[in-house]
Amino acid sequence: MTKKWVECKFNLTRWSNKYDFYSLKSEIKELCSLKVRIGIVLYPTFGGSGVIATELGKSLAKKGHQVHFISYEQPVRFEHFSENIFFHEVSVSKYPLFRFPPYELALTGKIVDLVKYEKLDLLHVHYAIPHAAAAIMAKNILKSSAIQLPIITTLHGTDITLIGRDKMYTPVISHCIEHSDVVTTVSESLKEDTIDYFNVKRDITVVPNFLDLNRFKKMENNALKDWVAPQNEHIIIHASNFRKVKRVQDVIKVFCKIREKLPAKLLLIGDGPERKNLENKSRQNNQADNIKFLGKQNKIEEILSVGDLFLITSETESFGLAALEAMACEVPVICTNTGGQKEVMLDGRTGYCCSVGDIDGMTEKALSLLNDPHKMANFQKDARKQAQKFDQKEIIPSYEKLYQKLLNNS
Ligand code: GMT
Repeated sequence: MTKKWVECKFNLTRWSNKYDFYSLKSEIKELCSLKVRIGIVLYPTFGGSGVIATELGKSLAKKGHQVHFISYEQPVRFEHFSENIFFHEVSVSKYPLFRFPPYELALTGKIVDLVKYEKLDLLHVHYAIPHAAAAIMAKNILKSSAIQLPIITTLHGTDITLIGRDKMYTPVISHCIEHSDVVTTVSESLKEDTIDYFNVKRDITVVPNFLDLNRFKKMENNALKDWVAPQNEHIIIHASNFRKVKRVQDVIKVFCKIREKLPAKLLLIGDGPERKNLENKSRQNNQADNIKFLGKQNKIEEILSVGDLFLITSETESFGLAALEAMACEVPVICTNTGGQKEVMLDGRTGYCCSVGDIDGMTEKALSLLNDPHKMANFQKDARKQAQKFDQKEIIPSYEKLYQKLLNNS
């Protein structure tokens, strides 16, 4: 691809010597719409970074680019085979000496192999640790074969705000940020955090997360609604990976307080390290009949659609993709006022942002909506309208532009 641009630049010099303007114009147009072979390195799980990376790859493939997903497992959102998409599993050999099998090295080797033999034009890595580190090692290895590997690193949040604070990883993440060709973050807030924590001097581009509005929209599901809330109780929803940072215990506390005033049911979607504690908490509070743990779910939009409110009580949240998905399904959100959530939500219009741990404040805001059908209807309408700003059709071209820029410079 780079070679073609070099030829085009050569023709440009000839143009100044009377080269046919129209053939040059069509040459440039063709190059601008060139399809790219992209390697996407990602976590395959339900977490937001994996979801965004997979949805990005699926959309790029639909647009004619060739996408190679690289991970230790098939990504959960890569539901079925489609044209232009390939999946490459990274497997780590077992060896008695390896107490910690070196995944990064296996991933590096896989990247080198794919760049050489699948002729990848560029690599887009999601999450700094270890993906960006492996990519940079692969880039250095490929240099000795005179192959350039442009790298775009997208930072998602916990790689900066949690793992990034671990002193052991700080120099590694700094190195990854400095040596990636392009760095993006999913919110302005994460960009600021990255600059502050890592004293970054280089450019960082903000490309917000996105979603498919045709998939995430309110849909009728009376059977589910009747099963969850047979007495027409209000339905509160939370979805996450149940890590400590999500403070799901606060969701339960707010829910219990709501129930002191109104009949309500809580649906908890997802799974993770805190689930057992939370199940115990719900039993201790005699709420086991009112709180349903649904586990990991593929068709989350069907469940979100029956909700009245979505609660997200995280200590920190760089973006809050699950909340955006709820808003697209016309569900107002009560969230904490940390990180990038204020860039997604409109406080007082699509829901409310409260301080971390402010159980009373969140309960009061939730009740103010649940008790006022007129206000609720306005919030539902505005939630969908706000979610439309994150339409994948509008956001994905920003990544394509970055790819193009990267390839033009390489
Ligand atoms: O939320 C998590 O713990 C998972 C994590 C991930 O890497 O999948 O989510 C982060 O990236 C998402 C996609 O960009 C964001 O929507 C989440 O806000 C962010 N999580 C945190 O910042 C805690």
